Amino acid sequence: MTRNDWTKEEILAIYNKPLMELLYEAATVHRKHHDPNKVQVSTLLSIKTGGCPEDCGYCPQAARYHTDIEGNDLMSVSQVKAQALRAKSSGSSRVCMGAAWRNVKDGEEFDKVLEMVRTINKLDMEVCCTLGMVTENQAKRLAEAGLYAYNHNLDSSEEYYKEVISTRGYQDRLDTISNVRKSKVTVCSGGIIGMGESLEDRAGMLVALATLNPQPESTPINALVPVEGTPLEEQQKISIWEMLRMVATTRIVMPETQVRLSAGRTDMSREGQAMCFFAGANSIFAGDKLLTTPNPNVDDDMEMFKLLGLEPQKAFEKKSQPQSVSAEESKYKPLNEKPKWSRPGHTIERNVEAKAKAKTKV
Ligand code: SAM
Ligand code: DTB
Ligand code: SF4
Repeated sequence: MTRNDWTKEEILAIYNKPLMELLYEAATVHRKHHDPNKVQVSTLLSIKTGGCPEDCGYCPQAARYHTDIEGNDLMSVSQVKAQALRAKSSGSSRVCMGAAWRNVKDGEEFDKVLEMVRTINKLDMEVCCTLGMVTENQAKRLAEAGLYAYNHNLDSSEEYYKEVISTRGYQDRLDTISNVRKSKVTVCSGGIIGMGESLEDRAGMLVALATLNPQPESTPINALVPVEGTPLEEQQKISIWEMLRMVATTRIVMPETQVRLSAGRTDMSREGQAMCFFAGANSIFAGDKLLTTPNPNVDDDMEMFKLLGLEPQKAFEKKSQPQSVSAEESKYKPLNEKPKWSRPGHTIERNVEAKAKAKTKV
């Protein structure tokens, strides 16, 4: 049974169990709710890279930190289609399109994204977008175009979020998730570990996710990829044991959710990943690039699947394919709203320092 009343104390007690007990419990829950040999495979596509106005301390795409990534304007629909076909032929059932935007704005670019959604849906693949904050009307327009999932991470506990980002607040994230819930699109929401947060913060993030009713259909667990130039560039990488405990705890408190082993897999051995699959992870991002940072290549991942007897999950195994309505027949029109997303603007020392350092970079 799925519970929506988890407390931080209960979650911490699970996270800190002797490892063998934790793994046994998580694997037992996993088997009750999922086929343990199936793993959902998503391919990420950065449709608009870099130049983001936000100050997220982990992110290489925040313009203010001048990292070495190559920025790009919005891709064309035909480029996206070609990439989606490649992803499909390499065994992915889902394409997740990411844009380095604070929030979605009605207009030409959003119309183009809606067309990308229609195009991928027609390839019989699950389509996910992660475009920043969205209003209810924008979520409904995405749903009508045939979007399967919307990714919007809580990223940490409400308390620690304030130590990482000052240009928007936790409530904006929760409001966006609630806007997505008002449409037929499924919710994908998770977070990052290894940003210097405490175990209480990890448990706090899981409370925030697990008490959503309904819980997210998918939950990515990212290990921070520390990128030079960002405020978190010097963070020590997390150990496999922390990832394993986080995955297992997520599985226990969110039994139906597809738990995704997300950023950080390049630092994980096959043995480590196998333990995570045993503990309830049942999704990965495939392809040699995440949005801007490296990821294991598909051939290696498929070899790992073979070794472990895992099979890629087929598209729409969990929920049927959304119908895609053309732009002309669309019921929802742009409202050109001016939503009041917050801008707390408190000072985060390490973000300020990273920005100042970027300015002096030649
Ligand atoms: N701009 C949109 C937003 O912030 O919601 C969508 C794209 S954003 C890059 C999506 C997610 O990528 C973030 O919420 C965060 O969880 C993850 N992410 C970004 N940089 C990361 C890093 N260096 N390591 C791990 N995860 C990262
Ligand atoms: C998620 O939780 N992780 C993905 C996806 N959702 C959009 C992104 C990871 C990004 C890692 C850093 C980068 O490659 O830029
Ligand atoms: Fe922009 Fe998203 Fe990166 Fe934050 S995480 S800087 S909003 S792309």
